[in-house]
Amino acid sequence: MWQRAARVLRANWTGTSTVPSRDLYPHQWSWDSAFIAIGLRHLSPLRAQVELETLLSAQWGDGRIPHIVFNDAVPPDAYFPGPDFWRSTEAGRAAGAPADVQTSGLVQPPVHALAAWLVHRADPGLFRARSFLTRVRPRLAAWHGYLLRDRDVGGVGLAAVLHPWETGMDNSPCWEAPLSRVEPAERDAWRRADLNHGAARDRPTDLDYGRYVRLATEYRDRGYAGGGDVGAGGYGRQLAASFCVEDPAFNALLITSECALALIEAEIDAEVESESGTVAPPPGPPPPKTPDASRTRHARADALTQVLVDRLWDPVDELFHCRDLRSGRLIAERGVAGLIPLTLPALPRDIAAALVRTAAGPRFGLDGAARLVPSHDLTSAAFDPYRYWRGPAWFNTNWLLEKGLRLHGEAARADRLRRTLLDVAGASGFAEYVDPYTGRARGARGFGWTAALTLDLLSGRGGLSAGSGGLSEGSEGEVWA
Ligand code: 9WN
Repeated sequence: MWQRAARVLRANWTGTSTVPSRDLYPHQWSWDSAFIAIGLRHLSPLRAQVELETLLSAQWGDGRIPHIVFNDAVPPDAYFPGPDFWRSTEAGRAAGAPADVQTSGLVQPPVHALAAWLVHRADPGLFRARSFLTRVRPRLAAWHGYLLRDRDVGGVGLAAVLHPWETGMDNSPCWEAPLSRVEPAERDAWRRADLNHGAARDRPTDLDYGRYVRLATEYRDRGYAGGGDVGAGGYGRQLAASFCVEDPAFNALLITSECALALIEAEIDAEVESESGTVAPPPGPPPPKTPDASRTRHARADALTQVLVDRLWDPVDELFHCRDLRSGRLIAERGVAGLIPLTLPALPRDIAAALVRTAAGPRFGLDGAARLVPSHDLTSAAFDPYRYWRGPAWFNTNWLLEKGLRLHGEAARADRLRRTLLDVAGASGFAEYVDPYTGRARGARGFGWTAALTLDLLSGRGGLSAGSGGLSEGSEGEVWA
């Protein structure tokens, strides 16, 4: 299994990064690269480092990490929307898009600081020598700064997404209500490339694509500027973006990555201190201590966990919901995104227990109704076991849940999920996603993060532990210790 997964990652490696799939996704994708680096660190820590640094080198001046970094050796029409659509170097100039590489203007969930921390942990000596953390830290801090500043549309501290592609869960039924207000782009304004490689039955519909294209066009034509401000005018009134949503998975991953960045900062500070300890201090009183960035970040992550609960937790459904910032209302559909906050170490115990009940119950089937946790509520009228994010089980979300279960003391369930993930990943040829009941492959085969996360599960590392409650420095709660 190890060899087969490693083969997929070798086949998808371009020399500077890993494509999610040779045919369907022939460029570098943001959250894919983070998950891929997490697995690649077990195979080649250096390649994992290059993977992340290639992505970070395409960062925009405003701090955003683009969701796609285009490979100019690939024909522009191999993927739609390609570089000709996004026109990042011109349309993104005011937002600081780099001049030497073409990217999209959207973002994806911020798994990167977590990935950087885990890559460092794979070989701390090697990465200390290469100053890996020192180099990536300002870029990661700028990335989180962009999300917490420019994307705080709701004004409570959570980051908003402006396009379904930004959630990574593109055609989730959760987007039905906010997307229903979006007039699809004219049919001759776009040409799908995905259907050349994927079965139409497994992919989003033309209606979805028309709306994705309309939203992306509007965003590009605004120069990729922020979403607006819910503030004074009341929900929806001030918003520039037609689609504007607070998503629990996106924000839970941001909080987890904030914790990882705090650990990165503490590690760098400790290195600096141990180096300065070897040199005699200058005469006179010691200089005043600078504020501890790491501690501040930890505290902010804990505070944001509470905001997430106040803002998106539904105690009746026992699930986190997405909030539509145009209507101000929580979206009733139940997606797997609502379970992902289980990965948060500072999540209150009663909420973690309730989330486990929901995951185990009839909607998500963890205790037997399904083989793997589906991307959408099994009992919803919108559930579809084949189509993309409307029901199939994905490996990254199940991997996150495996970590969350372990974190919150559910070792037996986590072990069971781990075994099934490995069985299904191998039997499906490392598929992009699978039918959640049967485990049958759907979408692309030889998919990057499926192979990478298989390696991570096989290596047996990367377990979370909440310790005595939260990620305070020095506790057992170090993310992915
Ligand atoms: C659009 C690359 C990406 C993943 C997303 C997944 C899919 C793209 C597409 O593929 O999205 O970004 O063309 O459908 O939904 O999660 O990052 O693997």
